[in-house]
Amino acid sequence: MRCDRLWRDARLATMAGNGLGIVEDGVVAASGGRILYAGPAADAPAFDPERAENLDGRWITPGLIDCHTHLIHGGDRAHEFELRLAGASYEEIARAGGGIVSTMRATREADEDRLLHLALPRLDALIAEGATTVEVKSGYGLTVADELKMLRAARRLGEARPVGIRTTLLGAHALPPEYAGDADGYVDLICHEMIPAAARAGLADAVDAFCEGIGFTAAQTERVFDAARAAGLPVKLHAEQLSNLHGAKLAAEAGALSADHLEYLDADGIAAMARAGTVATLLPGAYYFMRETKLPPVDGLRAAGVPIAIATDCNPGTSPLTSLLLTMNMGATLFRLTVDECLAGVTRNAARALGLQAETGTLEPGKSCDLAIWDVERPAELVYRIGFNPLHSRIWKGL
Ligand code: DI6
Ligand code: FE
Repeated sequence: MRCDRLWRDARLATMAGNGLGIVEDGVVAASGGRILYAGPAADAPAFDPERAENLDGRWITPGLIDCHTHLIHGGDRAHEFELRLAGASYEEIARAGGGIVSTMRATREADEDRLLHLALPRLDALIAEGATTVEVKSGYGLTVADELKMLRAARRLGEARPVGIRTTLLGAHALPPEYAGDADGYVDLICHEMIPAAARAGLADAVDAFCEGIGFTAAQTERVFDAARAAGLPVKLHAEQLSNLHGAKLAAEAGALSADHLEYLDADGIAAMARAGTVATLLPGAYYFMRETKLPPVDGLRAAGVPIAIATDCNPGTSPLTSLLLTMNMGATLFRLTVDECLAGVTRNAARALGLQAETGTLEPGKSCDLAIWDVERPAELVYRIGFNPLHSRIWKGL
């Protein structure tokens, strides 16, 4: 059988089914950027490849997926980090004009080219560790024009590098100063102008909001979800990060792809997510960087069969993290996720959190040939090491 590329003498973690889907003597064949076959060499058809590589027993996993990032932003918050080290709290800094609003100012000042230029090194760091799909949110522009500018810069990341980019409109991230005291007025702008404009321009693949005391109420979140539905866009939610506003339940009942953070999630929220099949995206980088002590209810999520994804949440304020390998280590060390859960969290379940489960996230025939090839002896090494990158090579869409 003809194929474009063939990888042989490989060990596979296909991530198909529930576990790692391990194949000891495996072969992957690709044609037209799609996986033709991924499985035991013994069962493989006789392939006639244009190009074949012998991997000497290296491991192949699906290309990694970072399903929650704020990669596009102006400036940084290193100075606020120093203030926090000296004892200031995140809330105090925000009240003094820092926080999300300081990044908003820097993002408004930057033009689209500049935002792209600033984000590329962050994207390159993810790619260097085997990422083949990355979600990127807006949320630091907070005007129609600046949010669309962020989304255009995000889309251009996918033209500048061989990687799949999924964009999410997060207009409801923070209240911009010009709407102080009028959060509902800002939500009107999001619902009546921002979401329709992003949808019309094809710039958003999903809509997100920050449902939190320092963000938006459940009622405001619901309005954002209604506008997203009217525009034909799926939703996600930053929920239960700092308190429990029952956002995850709201998200699940709106058919959300994922609810993210979830440290303060309760049993009711877990049950709603399980019923809806909403992915729980845990963000151990933010938990670590904020020195949070309230753990997300991993046992409850597990027991209810809620699919768990993990992601960097790469953002300048609460998770300046551009490593999915370190994210996995934190998921295991801080949240007590198993190796299998960590790997599923950056592959199969991360794909699902983006609505891409038919397209990527496992090594299965018909899916995009997105591979990460590793110089390791066992998959656990990908989770266990800290600050070491064993990536051998990376394939996106068969190339
Ligand atoms: N939750 C977070 O951790 C980030 N956004 C959000 O909704 C914080 C973003 C920032 O501080 O810049
Ligand atoms: Fe976030």
